[in-house]
Amino acid sequence: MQNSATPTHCPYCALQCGMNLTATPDGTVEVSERADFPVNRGALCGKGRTAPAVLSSRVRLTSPLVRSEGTLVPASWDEALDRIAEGLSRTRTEHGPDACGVFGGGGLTNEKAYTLGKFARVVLGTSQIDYNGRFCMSSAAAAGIKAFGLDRGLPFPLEDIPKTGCVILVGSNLAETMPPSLRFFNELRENGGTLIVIDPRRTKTAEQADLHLAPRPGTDLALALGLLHLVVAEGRVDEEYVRERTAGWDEARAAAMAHWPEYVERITGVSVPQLRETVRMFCEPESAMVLTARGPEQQSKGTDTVGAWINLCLATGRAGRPLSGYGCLTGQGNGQGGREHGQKADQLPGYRKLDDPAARRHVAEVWGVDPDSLPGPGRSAYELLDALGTDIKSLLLMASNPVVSAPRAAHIEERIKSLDFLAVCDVVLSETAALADVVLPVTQWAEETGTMTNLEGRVLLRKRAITPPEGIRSDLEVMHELAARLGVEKGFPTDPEEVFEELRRASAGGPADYSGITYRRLAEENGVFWPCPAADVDESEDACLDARADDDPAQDDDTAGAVHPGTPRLFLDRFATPDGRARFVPVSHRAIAEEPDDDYPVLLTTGRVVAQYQSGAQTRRVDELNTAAPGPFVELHPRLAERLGAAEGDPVAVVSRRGRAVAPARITTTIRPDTVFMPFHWPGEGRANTLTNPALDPTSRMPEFKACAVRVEAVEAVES
Ligand SMILES: Nc1nc2c(c(=O)[nH]1)N[C@H]1C(S)=C(S)[C@@H](COP(=O)(O)OP(=O)(O)OC[C@H]3O[C@@H](n4cnc5c(=O)[nH]c(N)nc54)[C@H](O)[C@@H]3O)O[C@H]1N2
Ligand SMILES: Nc1nc2c(c(=O)[nH]1)N[C@H]1C(S)=C(S)[C@@H](COP(=O)(O)OP(=O)(O)OC[C@H]3O[C@@H](n4cnc5c(=O)[nH]c(N)nc54)[C@H](O)[C@@H]3O)O[C@H]1N2
Ligand code: SF4
Ligand SMILES: [Mo]
Repeated sequence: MQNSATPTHCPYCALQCGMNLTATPDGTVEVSERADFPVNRGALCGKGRTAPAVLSSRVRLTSPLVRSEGTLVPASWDEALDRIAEGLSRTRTEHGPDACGVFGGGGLTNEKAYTLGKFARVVLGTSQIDYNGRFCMSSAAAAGIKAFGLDRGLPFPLEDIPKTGCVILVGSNLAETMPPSLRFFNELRENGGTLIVIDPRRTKTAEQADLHLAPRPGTDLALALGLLHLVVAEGRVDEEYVRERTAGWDEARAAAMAHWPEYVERITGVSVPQLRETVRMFCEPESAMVLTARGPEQQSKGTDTVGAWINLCLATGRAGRPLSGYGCLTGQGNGQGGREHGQKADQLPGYRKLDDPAARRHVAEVWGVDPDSLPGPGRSAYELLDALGTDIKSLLLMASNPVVSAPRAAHIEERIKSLDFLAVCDVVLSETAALADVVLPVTQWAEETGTMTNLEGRVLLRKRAITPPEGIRSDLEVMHELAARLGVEKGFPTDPEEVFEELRRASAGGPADYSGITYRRLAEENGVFWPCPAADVDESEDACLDARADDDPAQDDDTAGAVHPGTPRLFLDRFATPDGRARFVPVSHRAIAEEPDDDYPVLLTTGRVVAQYQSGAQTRRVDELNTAAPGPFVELHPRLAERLGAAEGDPVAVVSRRGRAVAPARITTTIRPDTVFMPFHWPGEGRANTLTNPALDPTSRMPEFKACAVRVEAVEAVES
């Protein structure tokens, strides 16, 4: 055990707040303020502050478990690993490699995500790998690639926010989901800038806003088109910018002109004067930003919706200019890096495309395999989970809890139960791990070193601060052992830095180029923004990316004098498209996949509360957080409650075409009367995902978590 404080980062969300950890003599771990990390300057939310509680053996897994006569019982590592290797081999022999599935998570470090993608393609030879990030920001990623040729959460550091003129925050409740980031928005307003929040609920974030628009869930696309219509009608288009830096305006303009403000008001419920006020606040200052989060993205038209918001930025000259731009607030700790290095169905490391022959050749060479041996793109997350038990017979799952977090969860739970074989690596016995044939207990954030890429595209080093308990192994050790048992002795190192060195080479020359980043640099600098090519890599392809670092890069690296500073701000000179121009996408409003009707007259939307994280697998094991957020609830407007005859705290049933969930009523005027809201952090009868609609976005394959049709019923207390 080390007794001095180790500077490291939080295990949870995409802010990756800096913190100091100290091991105490009595075996616990203390969190203290780490003021030097610019994202949070020492501030932490309750989840980060209490994160060490999950390191305790009281709540975590302490031994491998194998299923014996129906129950999970402790077993040795050898027995557990042998069982997994046997299960996967048998499936491969009997049904072919694509009958083995792999499901990863955006909480995994870059090293683990990279190794998991390599494991699937090289060891198992399967195309069937995807991860929970598909449920997260995939629509924004798809839209960013279409418009800018590159997807990185924010194209600028958070510290630019206070200096811009106006921010439109679309479907983000960052006061609860990233509390320390609220500081940047408070500073924005102190500096005279304005904040507009778009959310069907008057959230804690909306309460901070100068203007709050509360559209009907699932109508953000129409809203953005209505704003663009007004921008054109009021003569606010930046014609010179559009001419010089974009392509495709005529089609996008024509599509927007079909969305008259009055028509948009009817669809969204946002009044024409509010639309006009939004346009005025956004267009008058010299610079402005649009930031989206899950509200507009988790829709079956999420890609088009984000595209429409990007169109608004492009038409007004607010992208690729200082203090202006479109950004996506990513979600999980490594939601960004997790989608760059190969655990996504269609991707190879460095954000390369799996169906690009040159990318396959490059990565195959780094891996020492024949490019033709690499499988092609596989299914997206929901489609993969939906194929369990039919096309996919065995699953290796690392860092996700789909029994709670997948849409149409009762169906997915059935699919998981119908597998021939399920292996889960986790730190706790999650609801999904509890269904496994083998469960492996793995080391956690504070017990292992690895890199994470936060929402700004800042690659940072999360350092090991304490020694893991006896009997626990890391995900990298697990993959090393499984590869060896499946006949691949080399290429799966257990040392994270060794993996990172290989990742650097694999990513070199790709869009997310990490080749100029080293552990040593990360330890010295407060993170490095990608792309960061190595000095000896041809930089001609990177002319589109403006490398204006705020801080002087460390000049004492091995390649002194030629160290790339990293790229805090993207697109300032050109976009990452072949001709350097951003692309408008012509998009038109369309309805959500399941509109309310007589049987299901109310809209359900879902999301988060400040004290629980995701499926709750970790945070539901922390007493302080459970006291703050003990269980699910249904947020509804007094008018709807009155119709049901439900009082505050009464159990109410929410019923959709997929199932029924029951939770106490929380009655509030902060929600639209036509909408109910449920957080998704809990399993059991209050599980929000029993209800949600897996209708997928055609491009990103994102499910429609944010809008489906339900009916709400009063429940006799005894029944609950
Ligand atoms: N406390 C906490 N923090 C977290 C997480 C957590 O689980 N708990 N998870 C992390 C992760 S992975 C993520 S992805 C982020 C998510 O961060 P956010 O996107 O901020 O979180 P959500 O609560 O899912 O959704 C945000 C808001 O969208 C609104 N909304 C619902 N439907 C619509 C709609 O149709 N249009 C619009 N405009 N808004 C809509 C909801 O009312 C909600 O207030 O948070 C990260 N941080
Ligand atoms: N209705 C509804 N559903 C949603 C959403 C919504 O807004 N509404 N949001 C979606 C979004 S944005 C997301 S990101 C998903 C998230 O949902 P999940 O994918 O279920 O995410 P977590 O609950 O974070 O699950 C992570 C699991 O990995 C474990 N774990 C943590 N670190 C490690 C590690 O290093 N190694 C291993 N092996 N395990 C680890 C944790 O203990 C936990 O069991 O939920 C989605 N589901
Ligand atoms: S805001 Fe996110 S990164 Fe920061 S302490 Fe909370 S959970 Fe951790
Ligand atoms: Mo997420």
